Amino acid sequence: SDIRTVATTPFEGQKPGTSGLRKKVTVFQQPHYLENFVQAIFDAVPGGAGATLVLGGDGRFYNRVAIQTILRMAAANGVARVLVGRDGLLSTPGASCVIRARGAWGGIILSASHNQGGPDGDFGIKFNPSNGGPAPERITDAIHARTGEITEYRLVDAPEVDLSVEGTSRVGSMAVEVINPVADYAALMETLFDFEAIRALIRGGFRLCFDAMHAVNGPYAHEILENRLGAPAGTVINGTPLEDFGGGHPDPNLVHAHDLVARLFGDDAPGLGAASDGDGDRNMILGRRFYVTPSDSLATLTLNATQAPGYARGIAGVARSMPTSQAVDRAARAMGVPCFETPTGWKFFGTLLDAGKATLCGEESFGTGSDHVREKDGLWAVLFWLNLVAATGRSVEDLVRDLWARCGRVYYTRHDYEGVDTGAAEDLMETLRARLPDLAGTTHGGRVVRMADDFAYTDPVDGSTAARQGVRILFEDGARVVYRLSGTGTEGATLRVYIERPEDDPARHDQDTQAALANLIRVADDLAGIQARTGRGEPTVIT
Ligand code: VG1
Ligand code: CO
Repeated sequence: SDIRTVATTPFEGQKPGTSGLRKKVTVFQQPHYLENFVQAIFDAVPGGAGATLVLGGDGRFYNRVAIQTILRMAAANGVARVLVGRDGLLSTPGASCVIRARGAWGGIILSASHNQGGPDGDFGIKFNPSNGGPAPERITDAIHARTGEITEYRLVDAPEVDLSVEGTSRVGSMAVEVINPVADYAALMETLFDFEAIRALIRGGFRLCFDAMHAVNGPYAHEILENRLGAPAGTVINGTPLEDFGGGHPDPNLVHAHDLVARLFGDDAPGLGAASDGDGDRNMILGRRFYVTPSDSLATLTLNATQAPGYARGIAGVARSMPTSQAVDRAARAMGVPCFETPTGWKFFGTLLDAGKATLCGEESFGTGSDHVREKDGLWAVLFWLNLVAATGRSVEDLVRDLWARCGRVYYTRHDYEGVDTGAAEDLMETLRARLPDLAGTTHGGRVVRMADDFAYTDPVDGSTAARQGVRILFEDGARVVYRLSGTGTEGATLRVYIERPEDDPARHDQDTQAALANLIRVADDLAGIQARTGRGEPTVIT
C-alpha cells in the first residue's frame, strides 16, 4: 500500500502538560489534530523507523478511532512492528511494562486518566520512550516545538485492523500484533509479590473489594485478583471498561469511588478496599472503615517493603512529589534510606528510577509505584498491600497505625478548586509569588513561617531543571501549605491547595483530618485570598 502525504498546518497549544496532551474529545476530532501530534512524535523522537512501538489506551471514547489512525501513520513512518492491546486496551502501567519487556522504541498511550470520558469528555495522548516512562520535558518540548512547524503528515491507506482478536496482521509492510493486554503485566506481578501467601490469605476468608470504575483495570483485576489469586467472583466491581466509564468520574477518591466507599464503610465490610482510575495508574486503599491517605500509603510501603519478595533485598531510596506529605520522609529516615523531592508528575521520577537511586515513588494524588515499571501503578499498590496483610497478619488500619506510632502522624489534606477562572487563578498565584520574599518570619494563625519559595528543581541525575513548580510555605513546627495550578485539566483552571502538619503525640492521632487542620486551612485561605479571588467559599473536591 502507498504512503500518502497530507498537507497540514499547526494547531495552537499542542503542549503536553503534567501527563501528556489532554483536550476535549471535540478538540481531538478536528481534522488533522491527532495526526499532527502523532507525526510530531515521529519527527521529534529519532529511532522509530525499523523499531517496535507499543500502542493502547484506557478504552475511553475515541480510543479505537485514534488507534486505527496511529497504526496507519506508524506504518507510513517506517515502524516495523506495533504491539497493540486487545480491544485497544493497555493500562498506563501495563504499557510501561510491555515497552520494557519487549524492548520497544517507545509507546503511545491514549488516555486522559481520571478525567471524564465520552463524546463530551476528555481525551489524551502521551509518548513514553524505551525506559517505559513518561517522556521527560526535553522530549515533550521537542514534540511541542515540532507541532508548531508541521506542514505535513504521512499515513498509508489500509483497512482497519480487527483489535478484538489476538494475533498478527499487517498494515502496509508493518506487522501489527494484537496482544493480551494483561499477560506481561501479570507475569511481572508474580515476580514481585508472594502470590501463594495472598492466595492462602484469601482462602482463609480474607475478603477484598476492587472497584475498577468501569475503566481499564477491570480486565487486569479480574485476571489477577480473581483468576490467579482465587478471590471470589464479584470481588472486582465495575470491572468492564466502558467508553464513558458508565458516566462516572474514574477517579479513585472518597468522592468518586462511591460504590466502594459504601461497602468499606458499611456493615460487614471487607478487610481491604481499593480502586483505580481511568488508565489504571492511580490507587486508593481503604481498610475496614478506614481511609489510607496516599501519602501514608507510600510511607507504610516504605516501612514494610522488605515483606514483599520483590523488595526483600531492601530499597535504595524513595521519592515523592513536592506536594506529597512528609510522612515518607519520616519513614525513609527510619529505614536509613534517602528521600528525594521532585516536582509534580511521574516523569520526574524517571531518572531516579533508572539510576537506581529510588526504589519506591509516590504522589499525594493517589499515585504509587516502584522501579518495576516507569509509571505509577494502581494494581501493583493493591497487591503490595495484600502482600503486607498476608505477611504480617495485620489489618490495613493496624499497618497505618504502626506507621503513626513509629514515625508520627502527618495530618494531610488537599483542597481543589476546579473550574476557576483562569485569569483569577493566575493572579492569585502571581500575587502569592510576589509576597514570598517577605513571608519568612511572619506569624499566621500562631505559626511562624520558616521559609517560603516557589519550588525549583534540579534533577540530581541529569542536571535538568524545572522552575515555578508550586508555591510552598513552610512553618517552623513542620506544618506546610502548598499552592499550585493543575496541569491536567481541560477547562478553566484548577487551584490545588495542599495542607499538612505533623503530630508526634500518639494521644492525638485520632482526630478528624479536617478538624485537625482547620486552623491551617484558614491560614491557607487568608494567605492566598482564595475566597476573595475565586469567589469560592468551598473547595470542589477534598481529598
Ligand atoms: C495530577 C496530579 C499529579 C499526577 C497527574 C497525572 O496533575 O496532581 O500528581 O501526576 O495528575 O496523573 P495536576 O497537574 O492536575 O495536579 V494521571 O493518573 O491523571 O495520569
Ligand atoms: Co491516571
